[in-house]
Parts: sequence; structure tokens; C-alpha cells
Amino acid sequence: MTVAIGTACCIAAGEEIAGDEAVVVRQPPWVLIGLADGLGHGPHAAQAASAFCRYVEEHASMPLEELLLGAGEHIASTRGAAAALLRIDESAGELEFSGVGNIAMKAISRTAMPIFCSAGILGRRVRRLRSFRFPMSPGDVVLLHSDGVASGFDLAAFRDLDPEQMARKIVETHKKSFDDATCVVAMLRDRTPA
Ligand SMILES: [Mn+2]
Repeated sequence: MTVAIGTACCIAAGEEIAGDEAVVVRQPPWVLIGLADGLGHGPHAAQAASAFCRYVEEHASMPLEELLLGAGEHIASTRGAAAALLRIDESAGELEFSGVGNIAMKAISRTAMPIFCSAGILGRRVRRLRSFRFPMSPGDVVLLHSDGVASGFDLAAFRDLDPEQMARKIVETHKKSFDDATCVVAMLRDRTPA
């Protein structure tokens, strides 16, 4: 299987820089996807989210919970952030998730994926971290979005779009204007050539 990824972000009204940031690290056989929402919005939020993403890029092969904890220490001098990580193993067909604060995950899959983020703010105080693992199959879609996207939407309504279009459409149609809105979509495909 291969993972196709699409990302979209809409900056909060009145700001010039996004306080959300997404990161994607491909290190076969897996892909690591991170999303951080710096507390509030604007430059200080951006600083926290960016510090999280740089740390994740440099320590991508660590186990998810350790990676989150390490990132939390790394961004302790910033405002802090809500943040989540998804690792998808393309050869094993498996997904692992761990997160802190208000990042949402949605999926289209035959497997139910009951996940939750730990309470707290990464970089400040975090309750006990947890990670969750689920099997995945071709055709599955998993996404992360920040709380600037209203979470009540039905992902199935977007399923015919490619990942880039899907991320863009979800942000366009469900963003809240007063916060940064970011969506990262991962779609599993068969490894057959297009
Ligand atoms: Mn937010």
C-alpha cells in the first residue's frame, strides 16, 4: 500500500501567519504525519507549532509517545500547543495515533477507530499519554484537523476527492473564521501503478 497525503490550511482572520502547522516525514515503510495547533493564533502560536514540527522531523523514528513527550520538552519555552501524531505503516497496513489536546481524527475504514487525545497542552502540562493502533486497508482515509475546523462534518461526503482536494474542501466549507483551520488527509491506496 502507499499513502497519498493532502494538506490545507486557512489562516485566522486578521492574522498573517498560521498558528497551526502540519509535518509529514516519509521514512519507508512508514509515513509519519503530525499536526500542531499553537495556543491561540498569530506569531506566538506559529512559533510553538513550528518548534513542534522541527522536533518531529528530527526525531521521526522514535516511538510516538516518546516523540510527543520529547517535543513537549522541546517546546516548553513557547506558548505550547495541541498536537497529534499519526504513523502509517505501508507494508504492515497499520496505523498508530497519539495526541494531546484539541486535535481531531476522522476516518473512513471498515475498522472502528475509537481514539482520544490526552488532556492538557503540549509544552505545559500533559496527562498520561496513550497511543492507539488499528489495522488499515486500501481505500481507507484518515485525517487530522485542528479545532479551527468545525468537527461535525460527514467525511463520507468528501470521499470521491483526492487527498489534496479533500483537505482543501473540508477547510473551505467547515472553517471557523476566528481560528486557524488545518486539515491533513491520508489516503491508503494499492501499490498498483496509476
Ligand atoms: Mn485552534
